Amino acid sequence: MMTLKRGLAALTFCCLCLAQSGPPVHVIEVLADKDSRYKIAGMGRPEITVKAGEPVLLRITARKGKSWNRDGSIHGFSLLRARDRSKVEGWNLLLRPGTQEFQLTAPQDPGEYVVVCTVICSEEHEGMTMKFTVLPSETVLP
Ligand SMILES: [Cu+2]
Repeated sequence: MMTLKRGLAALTFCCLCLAQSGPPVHVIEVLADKDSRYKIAGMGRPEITVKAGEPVLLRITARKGKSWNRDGSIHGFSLLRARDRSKVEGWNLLLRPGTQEFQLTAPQDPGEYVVVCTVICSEEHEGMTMKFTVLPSETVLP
């Protein structure tokens, strides 16, 4: 019994350490669907909002559309700055069928961005975009 208690105490201590070791990771779940649309559960019009520089875990499930790349990528997920459509480094992802996770860092510059698909996935491909907003890092999200 004594050992169990001590074990639990040690475990609790460990969890606290982990919780305090850095900012919490913002988990975002996206579906890159077969109809060439990004979807997020609970959102009629999907969009992503993050804080500048925060760690992001992007969990994407991809479903094959009508066409795909020869390398096996079925959709893309690339982040562009809205003002000049320039690519954000580290956010140029190619998606395979199924669920994948990407550990990313939100852009440092607050502002408007756009997610675009980079794989010609169907005749609806051009419409495969999603709004992406970066808030100043001091913003308190609800
Ligand atoms: Cu596409």
